[in-house]
Amino acid sequence: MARRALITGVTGQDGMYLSEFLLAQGYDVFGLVRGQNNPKATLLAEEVPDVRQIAGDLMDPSSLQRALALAEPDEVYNLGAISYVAYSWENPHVTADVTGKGVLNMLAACLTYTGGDHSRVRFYQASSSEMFGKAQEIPQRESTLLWPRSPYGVSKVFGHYMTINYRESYGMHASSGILFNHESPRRGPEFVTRKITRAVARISLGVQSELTLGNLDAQRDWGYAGDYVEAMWLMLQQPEADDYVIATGVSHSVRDFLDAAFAHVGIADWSRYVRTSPHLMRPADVDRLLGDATKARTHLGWRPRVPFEDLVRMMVEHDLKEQWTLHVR
Ligand code: G4F
Repeated sequence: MARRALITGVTGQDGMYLSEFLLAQGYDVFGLVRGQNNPKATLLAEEVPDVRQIAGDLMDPSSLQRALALAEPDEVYNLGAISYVAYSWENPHVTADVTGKGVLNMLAACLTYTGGDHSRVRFYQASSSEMFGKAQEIPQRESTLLWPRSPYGVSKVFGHYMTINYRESYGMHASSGILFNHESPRRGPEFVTRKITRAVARISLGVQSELTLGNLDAQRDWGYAGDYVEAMWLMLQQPEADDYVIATGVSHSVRDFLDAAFAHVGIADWSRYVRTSPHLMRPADVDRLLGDATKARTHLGWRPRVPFEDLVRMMVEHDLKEQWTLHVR
């Protein structure tokens, strides 16, 4: 019989890549979809039509129990969250409810679903490098002290420790992937990488004249989302649940990203196109993230395949095609 997976946050970048990955492995894939007439659900149905959508909300425990009863999953991937860090200062309560307490709701629903037989389901929690925040060591690894800098980061820490607590208290096979930033052409345009690649494409086609950003000195360890979903799956194939950092081990600044993206359309000096605004600076930013994925490499055999330059190229090329279709053709 085909194995069955339930994914929350299935309409997001990672949810779509993970769905495609699991379907290719022969899984039956179920996705929790929030809200009425959700446009992202329509996009998911177009892009990954074999995902079976189930209505539900991480803030509604009864809907999670219903989703588990319908999907009868062997594996649950909890990717659902309010994931835009800047938004979390404006909406800290809902961020805590979804990104933090939503994890507890899903863990508790899984515990009920197992009915005491903990081998019935394996659980993956999408933890984040944002938990390292004001990083206490470089590079960051599984043992690095967590010092979150945003309501989003604090909420992720809650979910991370809840996952560990369910593993230790109830013996659940619950793993947590501490994923560093991971991008793709499916990334939302509110995140800095896609904001840049889309603007670069539009500037090169003459449909945009400038790009306004915040902190250009922030450094991130950027990888490709398609590589990272495989690590999620590998964690659930291990005999024991555990926590793993998933990262490339290479860090770049937002300026480096601008260099690479503009260079791809033949612009060496981007200074006349890029402005900065104090309104886009965060109350407390994360200055530098750099991950050490040695544990994932040695225990899971995972390693990233797409390097930074190829990632930027992939995103710019996608946006050139998309913007060309929208504005020029
Ligand atoms: O692209 P970002 O918004 O990603 P951020 O905040 O690092 O968070 C992402 O990665 C986390 C993993 O560490 C995830 F947990 C989280 O859900 C999300 O996927 O911003 C990256 C950096 C920041 O330092 C920000 O201040 O870029 C800087 N930045 C500069 N100008 C900007 C902008 N970020 C955005 N979004 N928009 C700007 O105009």
